[in-house]
Amino acid sequence: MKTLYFVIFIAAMTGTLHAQIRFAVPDTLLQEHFDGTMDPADNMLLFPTGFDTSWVNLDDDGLPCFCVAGPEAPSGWYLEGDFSTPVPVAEGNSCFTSCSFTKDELPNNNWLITKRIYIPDSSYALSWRSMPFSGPGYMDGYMVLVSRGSNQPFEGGFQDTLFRAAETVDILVTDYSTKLNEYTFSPGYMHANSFTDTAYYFKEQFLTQNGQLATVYRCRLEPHSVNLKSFAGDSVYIAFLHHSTDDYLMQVDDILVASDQSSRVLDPSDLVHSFSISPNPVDQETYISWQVNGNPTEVLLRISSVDGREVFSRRFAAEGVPRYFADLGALSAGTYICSLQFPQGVVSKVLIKQ
Ligand SMILES: [Ca+2]
Ligand SMILES: [Ca+2]
Repeated sequence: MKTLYFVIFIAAMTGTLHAQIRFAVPDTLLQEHFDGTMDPADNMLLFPTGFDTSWVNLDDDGLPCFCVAGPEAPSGWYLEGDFSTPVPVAEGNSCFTSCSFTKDELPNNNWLITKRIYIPDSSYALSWRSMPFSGPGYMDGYMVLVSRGSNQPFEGGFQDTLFRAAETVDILVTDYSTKLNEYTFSPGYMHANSFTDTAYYFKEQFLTQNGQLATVYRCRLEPHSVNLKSFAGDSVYIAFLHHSTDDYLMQVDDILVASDQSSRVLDPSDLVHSFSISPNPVDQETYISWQVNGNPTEVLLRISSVDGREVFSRRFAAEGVPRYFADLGALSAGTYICSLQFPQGVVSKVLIKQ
């Protein structure tokens, strides 16, 4: 029996060490479902100032639009019921919505920008759901962009494109045709896998002004996911830019940045044998130490706030001593992410400052 207990004890210890490394940082960094009793737009900035910690709802065109009856049709992103059902349900799901049916058919430019997020390692992915209101005649396109620096689109931010959805550009025959070869589209992913996946659209028939029966494809929210591994160890802003010209409406929902365990290409325990912060929570001083698996390699020790603001960094050469005695007395109380950035990847732990 003692042998059995010993084996169980070792297995439990190994699991604990493994779990401490693997789950040291939150699996979900960001989630916005646009539900609940509060309108998320109430807590968003209308203009980015560079390094904001809030979401931004930037209406860069400011054009009047005609998607909603009445003179107060929102020109930026706004809260609206899910258009996925033939008759919207009053108490159903809510989404963030943007209109490109603008005055004089000028281009819409609505930016929805997340708060700043620190990507702790290569296992994190962005997922969301989206749809144009209908297709293929007036299909709204958009882009998902990333900025490693400022959250202002006008200062060279948002250079990286994660995803692009195709937009209807020209109508070659009639705007109520469902034949894709009777339109031209901008480059990008076409909704519902070019209207072949019936899970994400349904047919709607109606009478045209000439009294003819016409068909249009009405869309449903379709899930998308893009890995963020090329941003591991960086602080980023992610933007949804609805930049369609003369289309109609689009919606986004369920924006999530989370660790996708199945896509974890590098287990943190492959990088380090141990990584400790003691004491933690930290009152004044703490001792940060690690042991690298394999050959010694250079490492960047970095402490950031959970929204990605770097508060400390120090680079250690491969032959350097893998430990650091940190005086964090000047740091504000709160939650931080302490990371070791190796050429092969990043390992992170939560550091609490009292
Ligand atoms: Ca929702
Ligand atoms: Ca607008």
